[in-house]
Amino acid sequence: MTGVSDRLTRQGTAPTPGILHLGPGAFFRAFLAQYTHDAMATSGGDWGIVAASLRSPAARDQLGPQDGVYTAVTLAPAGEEMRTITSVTEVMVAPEDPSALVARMADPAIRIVTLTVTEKGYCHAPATGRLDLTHPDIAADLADLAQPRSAPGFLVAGLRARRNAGLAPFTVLSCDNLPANGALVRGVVVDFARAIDPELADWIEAHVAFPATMVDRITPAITPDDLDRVAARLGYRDEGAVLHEPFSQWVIEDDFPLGRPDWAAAGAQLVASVEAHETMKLRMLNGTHSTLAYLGYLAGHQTIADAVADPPFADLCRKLWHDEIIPTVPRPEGEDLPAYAAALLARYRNPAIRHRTSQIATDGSQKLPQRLLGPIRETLAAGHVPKGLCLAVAGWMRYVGGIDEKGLPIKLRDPLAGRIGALCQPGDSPADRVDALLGLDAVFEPALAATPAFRDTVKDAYTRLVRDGARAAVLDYLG
Ligand code: CS2
Repeated sequence: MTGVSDRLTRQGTAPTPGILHLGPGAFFRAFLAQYTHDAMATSGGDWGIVAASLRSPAARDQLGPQDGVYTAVTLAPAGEEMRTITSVTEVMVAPEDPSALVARMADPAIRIVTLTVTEKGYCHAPATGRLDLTHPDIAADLADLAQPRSAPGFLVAGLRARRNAGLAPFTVLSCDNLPANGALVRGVVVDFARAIDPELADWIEAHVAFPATMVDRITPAITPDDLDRVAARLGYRDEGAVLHEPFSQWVIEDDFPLGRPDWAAAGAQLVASVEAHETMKLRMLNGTHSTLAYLGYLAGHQTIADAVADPPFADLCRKLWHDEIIPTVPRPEGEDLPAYAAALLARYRNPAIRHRTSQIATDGSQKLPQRLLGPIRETLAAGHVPKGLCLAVAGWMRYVGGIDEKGLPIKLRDPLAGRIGALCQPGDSPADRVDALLGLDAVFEPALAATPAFRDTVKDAYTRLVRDGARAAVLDYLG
């Protein structure tokens, strides 16, 4: 199944581009590109997507020969469904020609720049949400913005090019799992601009819209076996295929001065404020996802579905939601939090999805603050000790130590891996290990790290994890 005639190509004319997207990975293809495809199919509009990767050429190598067209595979318990998505019109690889990407951002046809660059792509300090001026890519971009490397660098260079050309700015739409992602990306862009050109920073603050979004669709990484299975079903090979669950939710703050696709026609919720939805999703879904990732992995579970098929881990989710997370979540309009929790468990159980705990465990330093530490801080302030969330933090500490419960190495994938590794000294006591990791102020804000109830509870949990293992520690928490 090689040969040009066997491969996926575009049938018909490509839409005219209106969106430039940074980060054309699986989540983008399973989510934003599909919503945009559906919006154009229903309501029209020139909203084709120029997608640019900031690092690897993989997306271009996969999608380029297919004219940007790919298959999205819905993994439902009853079977798979496949659709062809045609909203991506071009794929660029930023490092091959950074100034070409900046020039494209200054094309007046581009009215929105969207991002799925993952948490670490914003180059911020996770504990504070502010731009990390010491980040190597930021330092390089601040020194020379002619050839940017980072997402904030590209956004500032693109906005500067538009201002210099007398054009209205594009709208910046972050679609990553960060709290107040609109304000966060605005903050890093303005911080960056202020460091090189205060007038540009003022112009951005006055004129650029950064709407917030809540994005939700579980998208497990595709494997070579999956690609073979999809090829057998399609009759041709699709190197750009993506897998995703049936469920999808997109809540968008409706602030697009230069217009937007009719995403509502594709099922998105356009609202005045996203905050409550974002808190619900980050704490209830992503918080338990990370908990299952660390504790489940340590207990030997390879996927989320495997973990929640083990009764203590399903009970762990239920208890966390009921006792510790829901009390910190304001109820968004139109949502019922206990029903949302029950639906999450059903999504986790979907046997058609092999969502690896190791995939979710990636980049924990960037995820912990909004997923676990925020609700911990608020629960402590309300006078209670959230033992289950502290156990999850201890699970992360045990995981980043780099050795699993069978003594096998864990490959730590995290932008702070070097710093974390240096804090984990072989032979240190559990209390010393916890003290050392709590000193990582990019993750743990000092006031929280210094709170005795937090420190002591994490130490107890970590000691138990080392002594008895993750499954026993979960059972102990369940009481
Ligand atoms: C996961 C998310 O990998 C992770 O950290 O928690 O990617 C999760 O699957 C999505 O946010 C679901 O919308």
